[in-house]
Amino acid sequence: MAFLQPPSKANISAGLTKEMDSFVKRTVMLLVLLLSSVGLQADGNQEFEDWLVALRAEASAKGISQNTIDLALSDVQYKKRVVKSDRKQAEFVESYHDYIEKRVSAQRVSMGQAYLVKHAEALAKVADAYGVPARFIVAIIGVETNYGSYKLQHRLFDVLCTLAFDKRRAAYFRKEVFAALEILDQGYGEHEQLRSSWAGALGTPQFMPSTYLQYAVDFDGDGKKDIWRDGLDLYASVANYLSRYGWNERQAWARKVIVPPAKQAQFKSEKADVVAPAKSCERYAKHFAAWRTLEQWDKQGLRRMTGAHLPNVDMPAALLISNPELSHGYLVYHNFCVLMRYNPSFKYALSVGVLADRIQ
Ligand SMILES: [Ca+2]
Repeated sequence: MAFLQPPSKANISAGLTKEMDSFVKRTVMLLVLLLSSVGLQADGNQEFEDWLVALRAEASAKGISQNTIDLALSDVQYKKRVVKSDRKQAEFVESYHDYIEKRVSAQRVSMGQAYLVKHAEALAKVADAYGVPARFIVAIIGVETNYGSYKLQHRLFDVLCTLAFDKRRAAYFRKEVFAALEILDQGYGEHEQLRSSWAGALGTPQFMPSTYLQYAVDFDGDGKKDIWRDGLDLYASVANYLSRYGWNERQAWARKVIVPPAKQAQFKSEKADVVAPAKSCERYAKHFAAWRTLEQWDKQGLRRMTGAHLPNVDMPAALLISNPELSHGYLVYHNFCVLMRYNPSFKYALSVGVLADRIQ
């Protein structure tokens, strides 16, 4: 610590001077350090604060009321943790079987069964109105938030603004900020309800704000589109989403089958479509192997889980092999890809379908 040595020893009380001198220097250094760290912090926040000012101006120009802007954006905080979670989003390398067993646990099945019974009346009303069976509505909220029992930790505007400020998907999340402001401005939801996952998804069915604006429904007519509480609005919003993406109530979503072991490799790799894919699956075509009718799959040796022949139906189906060791797979239909509109992942749609079947 040579720099703390006093420059001069020409004083009457050299010891005292030395001590004072060193105290002054240390104090000055501490102050400099403090000031510079405050300065750094202010700079880091300043960019976010400036960005918020511009965002508020744009919201105002879009016709969002000043009240809503103040309510939503006056104490927004940048959350580093949200950006970290966003970066960590990884694809699982689990087999379909393992993935499904994790998400469709015995507990989740029994909770789903209880839910179906408890809310039978409201669910039946909605199922009737939209042509989407209650078990799929319940299965979606079961997979999304364990029937609304997950605590959504983040304040929505912290999440959306952080991710809109972050460079990776700025444009996408900026739109979601404006959608969320509109939800408040229209009075569909309350500010204190607007808590979300780290990705900015809302309520029991985990709608992004723009999805909410497009698909959430005020089924009970009270002016709110309440996707936060069990009830008609929640069920109708999920059913409306599936219905608008073409849910076909006359069809199943998939059928579990036995796949001959010798043919598994062929079925996994063949790319030529034998028949055209189901309509709703066209957009995911490159992720599927061949499509065949049930009749053609039967000719290829696939069987029901009982060992019996497949129904002789002219319906296009694609095969997903869920458990190669056990020779199990799923023949999936049109409605499978409607479930994928909720989350474009085979594993996700399989989990929802399997949960729906098990809770029935
Ligand atoms: Ca309502």
